[in-house]
Amino acid sequence: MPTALITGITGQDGLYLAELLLGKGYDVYGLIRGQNNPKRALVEKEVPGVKLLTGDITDLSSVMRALNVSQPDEVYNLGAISFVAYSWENAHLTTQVTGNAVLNMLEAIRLYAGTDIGKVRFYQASSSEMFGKVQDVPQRESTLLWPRSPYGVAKVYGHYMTINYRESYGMHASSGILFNHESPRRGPEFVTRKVTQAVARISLGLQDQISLGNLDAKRDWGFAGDYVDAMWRMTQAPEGDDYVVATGETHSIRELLDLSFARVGIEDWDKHVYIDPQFFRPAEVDLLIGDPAKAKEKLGWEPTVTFPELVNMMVDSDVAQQSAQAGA
Ligand code: NAP
Ligand code: G4F
Repeated sequence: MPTALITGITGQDGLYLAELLLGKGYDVYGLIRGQNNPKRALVEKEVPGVKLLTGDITDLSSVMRALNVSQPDEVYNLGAISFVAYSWENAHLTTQVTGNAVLNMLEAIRLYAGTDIGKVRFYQASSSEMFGKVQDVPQRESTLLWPRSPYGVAKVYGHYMTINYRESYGMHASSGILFNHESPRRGPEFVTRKVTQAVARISLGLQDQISLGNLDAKRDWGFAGDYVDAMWRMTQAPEGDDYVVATGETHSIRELLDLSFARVGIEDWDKHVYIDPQFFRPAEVDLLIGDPAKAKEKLGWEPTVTFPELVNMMVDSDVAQQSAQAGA
C-alpha cells in the first residue's frame, strides 16, 4: 500500500486529494499546523482515515519529523497562504509560507531520501496566478511568467525551485500549474463561494446584497475534484514534469453572477450587487485561460464538470447549508 503525506490537509484540495488517495488504498498522512487548529474536527469528520501529524511547512525540523514518521512514497505540497488579496497585506509572510517553504519541503525530502532520491515523489501546487499579466492566450507551460501579486511572485519561486531540484538532484518533482478550481468546500473568501453563499442567503431572504470588486475579471474555473486527480496522475508519471491543468474556457464574474442568481430564479441581479472599491486589487489579473493539451496527452487527464454544472453544484450546496442553519 503506497503512503502519501499531504500538506494543506485542512484546505479544499487537501480534503479532495485525501478522499481520492484513501479510495485508492493509500495510507494517508496530513500535516496540520498550530496547537489547536479549528479545522482539525472538519478533517476528522470528512476524511476519517487520514492520520494527522502536527507541523508547519515553514519549520524544516517539523517537516523532517513528518517525513520520518510517515515514510511517504509521495508528498503533495498544498500548504500555502492562498488568498491573493491577503498577500498584499501580508507580503513577507506570504513569501515565507507560499515561497520559501517550498524549499523546506524539497530540502527535507532530499535529506530524508539520502542516496535514494527516487524513493519520494513530490508534487508542488503551482498556480495560474504566475501568468499574471498574460503573455499568451491561452496560457501553456512555455508561457512567460509575469506575476502580479506577492502570492504570484512567491509561487514563481516555488515553481522554479521545484524544477531546480528535479534538474539538480534527479528528484521526481512535478509542478502542477493549476487554474482556479472550486467546489462546495471552497473557502468563503474566494469569489465563487462568496457569490454562491450570498445568492443562497438572498434566495432565502436572509440577506439582501453582496459587495464585490471587479466584475470584469475572467477566470478559467474547474471543479477541484477533477484537479486533485491531475495531481495524482503527475506523481504516477514515469518522470516529474510541469503541467497546465485547466478547462480551456474562461468566464467573467458577471457570468458567474448570471448563472448563480438564475439557479435560484433571480434574473435581474443588479439590485442585489454593490460594487465596493475595497475589493479591487492593487494589480489585477484580467484574463486567465489555460491550454491543458499536455496534461490531456501525457496524463490522460480530462475535466468532467462544466462551468454551469460547477456553479449549480455550489449554489445547491449553499442553499442546503444555509436552510439547515436558518432552521436550526
Ligand atoms: P486553501 O483551501 O486555502 O488551503 C491552504 C492550506 O494551506 C490550508 O490547509 C492551510 O492550513 C495550509 N497552510 C497555510 N499555512 C501553512 C503553514 N505555514 N504550514 C502548513 N500548512 C499551511 O487552498 P486550496 O484551494 O486547497 O489550494 C491548495 C494549494 O493549491 C495552495 O497551495 C494554493 O495556493 C494552490 N492553488 C490553488 C488553486 C485553486 O484555485 N484552489 C489554484 C492554483 C493553485 P490552515 O487551515 O491551518 O490555515
Ligand atoms: O476568487 P479569487 O479571490 O481568486 P484568484 O485571485 O483568481 O486566486 C485563486 O486562484 C488562483 C489560481 O489562478 C490560485 F492560485 C489562488 O490560490 C486562488 O485560489 O478572485 C477571482 C477574481 C479576481 O479577479 C478578483 O479581483 O474575482 C475578482 N473579484 C471581484 N470581486 C473578487 C471579488 N474576488 C474576491 N475574492 N472577492 C471579491 O469580492
